[in-house]
Amino acid sequence: MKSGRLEWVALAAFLGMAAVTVGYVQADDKRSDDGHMTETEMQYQAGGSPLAEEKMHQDVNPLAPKMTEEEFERGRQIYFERCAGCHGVLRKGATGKALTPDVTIPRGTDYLKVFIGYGSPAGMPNWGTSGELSEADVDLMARYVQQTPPTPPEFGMRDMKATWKVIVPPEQRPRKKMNNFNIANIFSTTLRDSGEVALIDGDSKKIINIVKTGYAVHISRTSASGRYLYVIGRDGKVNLIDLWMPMPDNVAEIRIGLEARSVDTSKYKGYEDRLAIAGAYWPPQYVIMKGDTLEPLRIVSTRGMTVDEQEFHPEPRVAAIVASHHKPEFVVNVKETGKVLLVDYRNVDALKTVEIGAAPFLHDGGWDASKRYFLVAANQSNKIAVVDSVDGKLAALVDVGKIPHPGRGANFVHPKYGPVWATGHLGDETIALIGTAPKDKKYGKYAWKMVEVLKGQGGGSLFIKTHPKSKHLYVDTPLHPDPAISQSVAVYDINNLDKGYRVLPIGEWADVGEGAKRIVQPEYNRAGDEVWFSVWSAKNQQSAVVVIDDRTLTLKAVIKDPRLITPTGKFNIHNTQHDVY
Ligand code: DHE
Repeated sequence: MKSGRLEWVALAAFLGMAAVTVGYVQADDKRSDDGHMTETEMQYQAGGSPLAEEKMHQDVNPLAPKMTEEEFERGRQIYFERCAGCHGVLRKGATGKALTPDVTIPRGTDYLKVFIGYGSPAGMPNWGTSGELSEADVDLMARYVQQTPPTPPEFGMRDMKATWKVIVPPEQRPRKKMNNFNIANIFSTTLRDSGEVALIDGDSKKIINIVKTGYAVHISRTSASGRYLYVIGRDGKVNLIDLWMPMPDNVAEIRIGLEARSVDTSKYKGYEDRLAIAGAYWPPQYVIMKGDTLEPLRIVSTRGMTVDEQEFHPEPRVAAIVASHHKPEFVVNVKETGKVLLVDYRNVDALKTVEIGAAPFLHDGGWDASKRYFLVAANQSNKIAVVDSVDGKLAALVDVGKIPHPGRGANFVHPKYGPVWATGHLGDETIALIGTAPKDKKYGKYAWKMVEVLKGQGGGSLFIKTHPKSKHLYVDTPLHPDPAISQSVAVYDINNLDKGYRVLPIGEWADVGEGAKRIVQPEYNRAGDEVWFSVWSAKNQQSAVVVIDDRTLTLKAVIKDPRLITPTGKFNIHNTQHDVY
């Protein structure tokens, strides 16, 4: 096990990947005895935080070991790049344990050095023996975690407004579509390490424009009309792209916090394109903005009590956000408190919020086919929480495999169980199918039950996808340690699931030479007859987007371009606009 991890860490270091946002995965990734996080989960979450770049206040703790100012700065940098994803910005513990001075000082420097250097069975990686941190840095970090945690600044209305730019005011924008692009079939493609998105024409497979965005974009979401595209960077920057312009480009931007992952826009009838919402990891808050300018209107903190122990959590990060189709509401998933907030946006000056207790730690999810039920992974609990967006309540908590990670999941009609929604897992090789038609006479009895478990290629799956017009279900495994698995995808015939899966060697088809070539996030075109995959290599290596024919499962096109740097997520405008998955 250790040697597998070492190889991975060495590979990641070789590739210059940012602090191993992707990592080592065991097919049977075990949760530790004390219920702590698995190694896979830890590696995945140990993504670099932009907070390393922020100025922070520091006081002196007389009981802590001495550090020079430079040492402290280096410790802080390492902490935010490697440790904050698990131990929390304030070191009060998240998926990892609390590292506050009341805990660390009594342990002492020598103990902490061993812990950091060799790791622990509870999931702490062996930062020293893996070669990730030098002996000097292990010593430095052992002293750093005994200092009072520096607090990153808050980010309120004044800060947001200072970053807010309307590049093209609404009155100067086109009144109608001013280009000949088939907008519905454009793919907004994240170029993770270049701080850009590529708008790729799904018909010609040509890049229309490369648009500057925030750093390490996480997702793109389409407005209800399909005209606007909202893009969020890891650094909390939201970009608004107008697809009607002769050359689609930014028309507004704002920073809504110092670190973020989610954005969406009002979709309910009468509110189309009116509002946008973005959720921050730090500060823990969400922000409602004007849809066409990104003017910030209302900031709401998510700090509060956890769902299970009902203890105060100082930094509950905002995970997935979706817009309800049935009500004028946003569904906001708060990670550490394990709560789902239904935020009624009709009156932003008097927001009404329904707070639904689900389970920790909410992460990503999507609608069922009727778009009434939102299914979200509670990945620390190995459950899928089902929220009824019409009745405003928790419909069920469904036990699934280890660390469910659906992306938005996949909806299809199972030959035996009727409408189901599927998720893959980071921590094991299974794919869970959950019945989603509680009101159906024939299939109602399967609702919110895990009706079938498929065996996939292995753990380390992030995204799963199908399309109403397709008979196929695709499952990626980009975080699996075996390159043969991380560089290919499994595809199932929905009508013959018991036949198992076929492997498509997407990485090989891409023919990009050396590189990690992790195959990430299947995404259909508008017609539902092509599937696009990112071939994700390091920044200094060739990456690509591979397009296959969904009917024949054969290669259709490989999109290569020196500008396609580290592609990850791809968001087809039509499918994202209508939540087709
Ligand atoms: Fe993601 C979705 C958070 C690592 C690519 N990711 C999401 C969502 C959240 C999230 C909360 C749901 C957003 C929504 O729907 O509103 N992701 C995180 C993390 O906290 C984590 C674990 C570590 C980190 O430091 O960021 C993480 N994510 C990754 C990656 O390493 C990936 C593969 C590449 C990258 O960009 O860093 C990655 N995440 C994605 C993608 C989606 C996503 C492509 C959207 C999938 C979709 O189909 O909707």
